[in-house]
Amino acid sequence: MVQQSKPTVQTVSASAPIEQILEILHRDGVIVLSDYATEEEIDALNAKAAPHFDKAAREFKPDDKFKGFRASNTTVFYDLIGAVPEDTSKLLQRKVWHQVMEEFLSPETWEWYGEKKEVRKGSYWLHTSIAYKVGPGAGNQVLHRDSNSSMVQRTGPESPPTVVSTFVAGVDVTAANGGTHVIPGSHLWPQDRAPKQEDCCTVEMKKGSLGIWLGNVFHGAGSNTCSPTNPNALRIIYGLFATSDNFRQGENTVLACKPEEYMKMTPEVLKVLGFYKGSSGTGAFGGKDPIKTWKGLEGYNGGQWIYEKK
Ligand SMILES: O=C(O)CCC(=O)C(=O)O
Ligand SMILES: [Fe+2]
Repeated sequence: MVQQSKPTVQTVSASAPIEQILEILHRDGVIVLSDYATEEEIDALNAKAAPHFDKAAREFKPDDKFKGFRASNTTVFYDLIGAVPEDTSKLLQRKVWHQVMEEFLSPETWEWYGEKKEVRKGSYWLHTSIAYKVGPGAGNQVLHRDSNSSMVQRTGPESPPTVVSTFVAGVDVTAANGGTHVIPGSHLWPQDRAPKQEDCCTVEMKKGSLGIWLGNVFHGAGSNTCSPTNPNALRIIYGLFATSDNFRQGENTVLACKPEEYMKMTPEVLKVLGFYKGSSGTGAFGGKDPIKTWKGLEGYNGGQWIYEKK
């Protein structure tokens, strides 16, 4: 009997020809780009992120429906771009990151305008930016597809990704410290195939590398089996997720008024304006309803949030 070899994650340099990078991503749905960020850039980011991890570990309590999603012994903080703007924005300035998003999140659509066919090309924007610190004892995270946060039903290999997930390694990421488990090729699976841990391989990458997977690839954080005394026991990664820019309001209504005007509005109105986290978690700010976390609405008491699910 022919033994099927385990799939692996391909690593190429961030400066490899873009055709090669895209070919691997189309085939496997996952890739690691080495030398995406410099040692100095990562050291600076780690230093500035540290107090935000400490604050999140002390204070952040996830909303009920997301409690089971993160693995144990995992600290995350949301809105990395708000917490560490300068350093995070540098990571979003690499050409290769934009070339990948252009390829997978900028679909062309056409429609009739009268008797004329009009073609439009979409684009992409930042979906979420999240920092992760995973400590010894963390278990395997449930295997999932990030595209599901768009809540567009995937039907099979013909469904394009609606999200592309990228992770900058803040430390050397290894199988032992919980490198993400991924299933290369699962973006092409039929929808009725469920993921299993034995289908997975591990994303291992050096500090400063960028792990990329399409949102329709199954993956989940790996278990961290390091001893707490191991100096490389913590896994720190910075997630920069992008989505197609058609997932947005027609007008950017959260920018329409001054905070004092929003303070006078009822929760139902603030919800439709965008100060609200959807049931998939999208639209959150600081991991919660922006009505609770945005500084401009500090002290807001417009009444009960009638749509909140208990
Ligand atoms: O921690 C990881 O390796 C993966 C996290 C993840 O999959 C997610 O947040 O969607
Ligand atoms: Fe994920």
